[in-house]
Amino acid sequence: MASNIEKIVEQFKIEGTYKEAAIFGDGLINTTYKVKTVEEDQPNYLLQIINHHIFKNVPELTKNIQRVTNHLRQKLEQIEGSDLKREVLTPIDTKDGNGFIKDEEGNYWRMFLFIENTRSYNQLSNSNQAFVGGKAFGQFQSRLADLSGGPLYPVLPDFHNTEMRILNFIERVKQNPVDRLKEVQEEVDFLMARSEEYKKVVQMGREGLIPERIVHQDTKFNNVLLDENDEILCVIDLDTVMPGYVCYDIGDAIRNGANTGLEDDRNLDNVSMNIELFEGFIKGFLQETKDVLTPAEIDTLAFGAKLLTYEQAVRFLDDYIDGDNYYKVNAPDHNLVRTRAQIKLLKSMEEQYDQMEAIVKKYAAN
Ligand code: ADP
Ligand code: GN1
Ligand code: MG
Repeated sequence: MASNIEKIVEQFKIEGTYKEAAIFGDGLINTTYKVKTVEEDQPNYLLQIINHHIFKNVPELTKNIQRVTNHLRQKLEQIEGSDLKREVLTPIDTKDGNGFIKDEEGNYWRMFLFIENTRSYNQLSNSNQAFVGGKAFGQFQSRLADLSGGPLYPVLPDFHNTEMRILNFIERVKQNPVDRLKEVQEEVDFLMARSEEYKKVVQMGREGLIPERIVHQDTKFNNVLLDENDEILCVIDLDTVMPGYVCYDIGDAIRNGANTGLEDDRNLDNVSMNIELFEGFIKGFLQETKDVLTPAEIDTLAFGAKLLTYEQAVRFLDDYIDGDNYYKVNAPDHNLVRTRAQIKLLKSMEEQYDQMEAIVKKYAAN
């Protein structure tokens, strides 16, 4: 693999000499390496194999990321003291000018400048981090609001279309391709009992009650790089940046970040929604966005947290019933463990929903 990686890296316009590469980070979709260069004064790089089973149109995906990062860089140029190599991802050009490499095995590779001395957390430890997370994704949305050049390419059409996800899920349950249904009837029933409720946002969009905006759509807290003082440095993982609804971003950030347990916690006693962390996310997000959001959009924010948790439970269970073809798994029941943790989290949100709505009203009014 190492010599293969060196050959891949040689096809990019890097500064410095390749030294070594090692697997890096813990994303569930792409395979990521940190590439070090020999020279102390040259940058290191982040190399990724793009999961092209999921992202089928790599040229359009690459164009989206170039457009988004160029736009964010232009915004930063107007802000005094910005560090253009650390506050936005820098994609590295290939020598043939494509922005990605396709190897003989059909893998697609891309590179970014590695941003050194950052922090990225899978779990939050205080509400200031939640505030920073909310602010980071709010700022990301507002900086992209005036992206020119037409809509971004829908790399994953219907990514958060819960209505569509539910229809696919019903079909998967019918097919029961690897005979796992008998183990998960309780979870299927729990999710199906709520299916009408969670079609709401897509329906509101279709009726023109909420606008589409450019949103990130994968707002896990480990997709924000922080500096040594836990301040926002850079929003990463731009594969899913596409038109969508505003509640997707804050909703998924809360789903991921306000959980007192892990996304795949086997001990469900650990899993619940921490209302202080919820408040931190809402406060940070609304600080950046409340002047542009419509009242109808603001009304979807607390719901968005439940929606994205519900949808994630459907997605994990769908993949479990399908025999684990989408998410990386570390055990045969990993997707089921994840499903149960999401269901537990959703129950906790349902119990605290009145309070969640009151918090949104408070920060929308401030
Ligand atoms: P995935 O889609 O698989 O989640 P990411 O693009 O989020 O992949 O990258 C995986 C991890 O690598 C991130 O969580 C982060 O910790 C780290 N990372 C990604 N891009 C950079 C970068 N440019 N500089 C430093 N670390 C990075
Ligand atoms: C995936 O790529 P990563 O690990 O940040 C997934 C998200 C899920 C998340 C669950 C393209 O995110 O939608 O919410 O796992 N990304 C894609 O952990 O499907
Ligand atoms: Mg990621």
